[in-house]
Amino acid sequence: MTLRIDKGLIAEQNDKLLADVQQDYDALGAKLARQDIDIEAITAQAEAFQIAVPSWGAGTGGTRFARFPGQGEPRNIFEKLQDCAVINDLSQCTERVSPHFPWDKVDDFTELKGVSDNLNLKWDSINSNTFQDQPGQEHSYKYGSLSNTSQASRELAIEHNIDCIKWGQILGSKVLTVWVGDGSNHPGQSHFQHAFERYLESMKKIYAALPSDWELHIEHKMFEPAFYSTVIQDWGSNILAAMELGEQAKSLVDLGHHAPNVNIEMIVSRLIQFKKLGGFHFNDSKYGDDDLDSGSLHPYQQFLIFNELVDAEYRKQEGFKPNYMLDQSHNVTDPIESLMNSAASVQRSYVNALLVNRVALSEYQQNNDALMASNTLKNAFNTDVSPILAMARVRKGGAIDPIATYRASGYRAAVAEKRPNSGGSGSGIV
Ligand code: RM4
Ligand code: MN
Ligand code: MN
Repeated sequence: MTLRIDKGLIAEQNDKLLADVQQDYDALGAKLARQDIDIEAITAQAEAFQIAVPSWGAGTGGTRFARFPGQGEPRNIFEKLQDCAVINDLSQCTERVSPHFPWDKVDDFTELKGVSDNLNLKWDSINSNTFQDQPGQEHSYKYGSLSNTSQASRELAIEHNIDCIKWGQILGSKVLTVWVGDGSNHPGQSHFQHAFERYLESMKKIYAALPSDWELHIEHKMFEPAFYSTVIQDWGSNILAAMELGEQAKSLVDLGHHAPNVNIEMIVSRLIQFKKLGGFHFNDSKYGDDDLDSGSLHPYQQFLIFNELVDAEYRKQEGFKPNYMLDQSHNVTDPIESLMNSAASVQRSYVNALLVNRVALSEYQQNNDALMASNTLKNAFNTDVSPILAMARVRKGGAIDPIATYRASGYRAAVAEKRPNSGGSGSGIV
């Protein structure tokens, strides 16, 4: 039997808060009306917003040093899906799940599709994993996968990616996301150009197997597991590879994968301009790929990224249809709570960016009025859009306060009884 959050409980919890939300919503509506913004139009856009959750995010993450498993962790993709269904039931903006293979590999993908259909979940991009060896694997990825000097290892990695496409087709996905940890740990260990050439040669074979309605998303990351050089270390190498491969290849931006202080929103703008923005892995970061919860540290940066995205939407930029997804590691929180919080945080940035007065901003930019341009953005960012988010959720049958309702449901304790053997989520550092 599948455990779900009881709809009656959601309604009961919402009832306690609805009058206050309505009052705040009306007050915000009046405030926005003074700026010529129709709150109902904004709420409709908030309702349409979707962000995918990573299957591996349903388990507790970890670091190179240790992993402290949480209670009732999902032990396989079926249990991960149950948790994702709970997240969507309460948040109403996460109907898609992004799987990672072979972590989530099953014998029967048609059965898996049936299970996700029953939970009203859809499949987002397929993530291939060639950054670790599987038990009994014949050719190792220790010295890289798609760029390995060994042809046998490269071929294995190519084959795995092509398998991922096949499995994804059964699930109804349309995107393959490729992140490789390939790189080097010592200066001189690897020939930069030759490694990139081998990577491109392998990626061309994967690209050739891509169905015509699919996209191939390339994800860059500055370091780790390679600590001196990484083959696809930044958006420069990323877009070069995407341009080399063709139209269906695009770049994916994981917020935690850049050097500190990098202007990510500007990278986003460049990728949009050249029709190469595939999508995002949202998270936050202070030092490196530590994947803090989205918006927990740099909410203004997240807003500025959405400012670029909404601007592209507003300008009806050709070829603009990025995928939104969370990719973060939850080391000390209940993953369900972190994912709900993060989905709402990203949705909040989107809604805040919808409030930017783009006509005024453009005039300030034209006239070099730096202060007022900046204030225009700040005005949108500083508007508390919580009532819009709550209203969007409640209208779709979700929870006004997802965390409180989740805690009231006792879901974690209930699954802990059914899932005694935690620790098998497969993921470590994500
Ligand atoms: C990587 C990268 C990938 C994710 C793995 C688990 O750092 O973010 O997107 O698939 O972690
Ligand atoms: Mn990622
Ligand atoms: Mn990462």
